[in-house]
Amino acid sequence: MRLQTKTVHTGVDKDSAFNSVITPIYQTSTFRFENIGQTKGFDYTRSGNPTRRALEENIAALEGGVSAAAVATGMAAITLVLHFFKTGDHILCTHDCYGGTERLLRTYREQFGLEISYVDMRDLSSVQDAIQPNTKAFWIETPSNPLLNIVDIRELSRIAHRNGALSIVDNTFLSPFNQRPFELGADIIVHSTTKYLNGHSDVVGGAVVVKHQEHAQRLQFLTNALGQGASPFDCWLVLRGIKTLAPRMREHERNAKAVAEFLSSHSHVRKVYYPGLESHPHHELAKRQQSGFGGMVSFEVDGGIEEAKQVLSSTRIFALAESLGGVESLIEHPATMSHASMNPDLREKAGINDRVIRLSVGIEDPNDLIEDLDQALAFQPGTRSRARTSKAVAEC
Ligand code: P1T
Repeated sequence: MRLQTKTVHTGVDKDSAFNSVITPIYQTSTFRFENIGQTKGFDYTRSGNPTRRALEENIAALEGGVSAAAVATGMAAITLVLHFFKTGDHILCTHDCYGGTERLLRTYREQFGLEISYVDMRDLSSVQDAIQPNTKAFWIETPSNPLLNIVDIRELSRIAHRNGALSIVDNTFLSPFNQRPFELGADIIVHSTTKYLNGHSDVVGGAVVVKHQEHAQRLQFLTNALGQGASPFDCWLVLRGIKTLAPRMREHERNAKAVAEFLSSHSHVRKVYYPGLESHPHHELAKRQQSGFGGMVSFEVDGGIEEAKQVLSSTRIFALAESLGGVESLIEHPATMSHASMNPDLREKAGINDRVIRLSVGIEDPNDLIEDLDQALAFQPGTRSRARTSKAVAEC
């Protein structure tokens, strides 16, 4: 089966009693034993549940892994993976990762003695220089949140493997529809399923997918031992969301491209971050490594925090909110919202300044989205001319 067919079918056929087409929600904490030591495959929902199993089979198939764990949040997924390591191990992390990832890594460093270094993974020689004898993993986030930097998963995985380290990729921003890290050499994939996989902003969830059998058992052990598993109802919602992943991702990308092009020509916009633009410094790498450019666009307003605030408070369709990947468009201010928890030095080094605004472009009509941004960007009336009236974007 091809990916789009897998999104609809893999894992869902779980009801042998009544043949329901849709996976039932097995909303139970526990399962009756047939006899001592004899179950029908499940004993207790913390260690396993058929609805969760359906979602895990589905996500594992989409990523091409051998096993997956569906967990309570994206942060729970990252926590789970950190438990593959022990005190004294060193993890090399993308310097501009999600703020919550940096906060969690900092906690593990301070409380549990994991060593963490941040490096600009666009520069492979800096990566090489940052490797230590105890380096056990590369933590890769591409495209990065919020600046959409792209790093080379294939090259980084090669360097990691040459040095006995694992290559771990946070694939939240593109989903397996647009990026398949295992095919590029990664060993473990994490997701915030809160985002594109679920796609409807009504669940927080996460997933870890492993490529190697040797990690599968550890994954299942840790999910149960740490009590991380997602609830049956949340799993059911994510499984439902995934069925429309392909058409949603196509719409997200079409709209994001239209928005990025509009912003690029706006006189109140200083810089646009979107890997689908030819002007993006890693456009060629993105074309090679991804099958699409996704629905996230960031930009810098001309001016400072005041101008940024004006835009953030003026949109009518783009809701001012954290998170991303839902069908509705969102706007947010990384410096004070999604990346507020990040160490300020790191945030500055990563280039996340007060002018940066991040958009999660939804699947509404692109003309409405552009008109909304156009009116929100009309600050400083009289001092500058308004941007050209946007051209209508063709339906396709
Ligand atoms: O929010 P949660 O489901 O726990 O996912 C954490 C997470 C992990 N990885 C990436 C790349 C993420 O972007 C996130 C969550 N991000 C946001 C909430 C945000 O607004 O950027």
